[in-house]
Amino acid sequence: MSYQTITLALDNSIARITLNRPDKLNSFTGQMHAELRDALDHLQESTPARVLVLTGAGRGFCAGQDLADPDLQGVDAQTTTDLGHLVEKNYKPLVMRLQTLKMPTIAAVNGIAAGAGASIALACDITVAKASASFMLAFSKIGLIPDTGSTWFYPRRIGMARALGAAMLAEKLPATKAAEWGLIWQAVEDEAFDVRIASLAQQLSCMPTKALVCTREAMRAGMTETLEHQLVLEGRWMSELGASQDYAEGVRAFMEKRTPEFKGR
Ligand code: T3D
Repeated sequence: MSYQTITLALDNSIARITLNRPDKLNSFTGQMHAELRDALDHLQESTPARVLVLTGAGRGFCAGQDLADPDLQGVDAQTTTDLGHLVEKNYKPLVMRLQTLKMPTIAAVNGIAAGAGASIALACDITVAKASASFMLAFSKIGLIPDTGSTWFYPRRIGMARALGAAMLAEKLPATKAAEWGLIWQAVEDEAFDVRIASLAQQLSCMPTKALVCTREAMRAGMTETLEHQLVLEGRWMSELGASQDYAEGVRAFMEKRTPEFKGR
């Protein structure tokens, strides 16, 4: 599979997608969206991958929408494109693909994550950033609202006061502060970043994949369900997972005092 704006690498059960327009801080073009869609569909349908690492090439993670992309131009100088249409076409499907992928996802935030780039980092299950990286809701600087899920992720994770401050002031939020506030899982010293991401990916790739995916679904449902209904839903997930090979292996390994060998089934 050959792409121009991203790379997709498979190393046994670890998949790695790298946003690959370093000169433009990996900002999104229509082509990049199309290639990402294709890569994520491929991972969903036909690979043995059990974890996805999403990262950026060069010094940035992703600077959001490429503001010079022809997709943003109207048919002539007087008209503009309906941005809502681009959200529907590109950004919403991207977030939903990440949130429904059949494997856990790690955002390896190697540098600035701005605009939709910040949102995409948060749409992954576990977000780990270099200590030197930062998160920036750049939207207000160009007269927009945070999109790609940021108005959903930010207030839920860091509370309304911080979410509104971050969104309105559009300042860079250092990764260490983002971790302290609970926006992301972890900020890691730059020198230790690659090793940390590799070991996290390795760890997740050997875990009971189905249980991790159901955990994501269950946690998300818990954000809006009543306690009573959530308890019902938990019972359904437990029924499903209790019949899985990985559950049987997990219990067997525990009883035999050995490390389980999960297969993701
Ligand atoms: O389609 C829709 O529905 C609309 C969707 C919108 C979603 C969004 O994401 S809107 C938000 C778009 N993003 C931004 O507004 C961020 C713009 N970028 C910046 O503010 C800064 O680049 C950063 C704060 C992220 C980083 O600053 P710095 O000083 O480290 O780097 P730089 O010099 O500004 O950028 C380096 C290069 O990348 C530069 O190119 P050049 O001049 O060397 O050829 C710069 O123009 C380019 N670049 C960075 N961000 C974008 C970009 N080019 C196009 N679009 C970008 N978003």
